[in-house]
Amino acid sequence: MNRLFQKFLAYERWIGAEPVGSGNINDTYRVEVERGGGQERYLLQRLNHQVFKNPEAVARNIRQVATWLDRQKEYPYRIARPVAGLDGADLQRDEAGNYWRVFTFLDQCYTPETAAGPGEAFEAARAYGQFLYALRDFPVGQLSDTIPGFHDTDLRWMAFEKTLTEDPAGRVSDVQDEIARLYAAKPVFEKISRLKRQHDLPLRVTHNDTKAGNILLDNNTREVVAVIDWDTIMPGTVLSDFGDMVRTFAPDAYEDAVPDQLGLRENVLAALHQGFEHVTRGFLTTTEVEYLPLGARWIVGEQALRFLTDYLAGDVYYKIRHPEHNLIRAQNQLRLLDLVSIFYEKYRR
Ligand code: GN1
Ligand code: MG
Repeated sequence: MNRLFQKFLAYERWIGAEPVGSGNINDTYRVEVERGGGQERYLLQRLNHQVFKNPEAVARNIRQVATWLDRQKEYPYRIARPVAGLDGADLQRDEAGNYWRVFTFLDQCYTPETAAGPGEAFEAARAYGQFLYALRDFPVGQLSDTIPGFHDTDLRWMAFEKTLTEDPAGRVSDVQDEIARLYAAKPVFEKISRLKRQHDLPLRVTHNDTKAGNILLDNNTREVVAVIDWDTIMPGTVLSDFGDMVRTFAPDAYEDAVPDQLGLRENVLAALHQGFEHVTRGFLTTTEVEYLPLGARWIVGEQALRFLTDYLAGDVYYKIRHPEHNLIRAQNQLRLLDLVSIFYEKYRR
């Protein structure tokens, strides 16, 4: 790792590296070196190129967005800036062909797994809203799709049904109940697909991974310091960014928890609406605002679909820590989908 880091920066002494974060896709390390007489920290990350098949496009998107946000004087958060290699390239390869990159390290912060309460949820939703707001005039056509079809509901269903037919891990017969529950939720996906087809949802620069763990909070004040993990920034709809917030902030247990331990914190969900609508009012269309609740149901449902697809495929996408991990995650999301749907039937539109 030491040798790899040398491709990015000249320094006097290597102090050490340790894994940080809880991402499901990339491998992330905090690196400490002695440089110019002082100690400096950086974030070193291996970009998973099985998932991001065009790593250069990811690096290019991030560079462009960092440059843009730097110039937005009203953007109130810090930026984890990409650090180019000594040869000028943001991505450096190791002998095994892996892609590595370095970011400035934002110190004295932590990433929450979920919101501590409605106050934190309000602030986080405001931050994700501000992020979208600051990028509202960014020329969306300049960004690449870092994962083509990432939130394409029709493609996700096709992948699911293909896996059902092929049953490569021999697990389909064990999960009939979960499959039936996904089919029961299909109207939500169809509605989203229809809205997109009719161009009722403007194509915007979106973050696409607005989970709780992609917000950095200050260790002491617990205020939002930064919006991180920009790998999936690409053209999309704000509905999915709002949806992923609901998915990860509103439940009272993590996505790995067994489903009967999961409840919905209705005050947190309400705070997400308030925080998000507070900063996006005036630039979102009325259709977008109207369908935020549908966005929440869609993304929770889509995540259930993705976890179940991966379980049936034999766990080829997400990192797992035990054999049933993806199944539990799928069941967890299906329960959350029920709770979120009940909430919106009761309280909103
Ligand atoms: C993955 O790597 P991480 O944890 O930020 C996934 C998200 C999922 C999330 C579920 C590129 O995100 O889409 O919502 O796991 N990222 C990708 O925890 O697929
Ligand atoms: Mg991510």
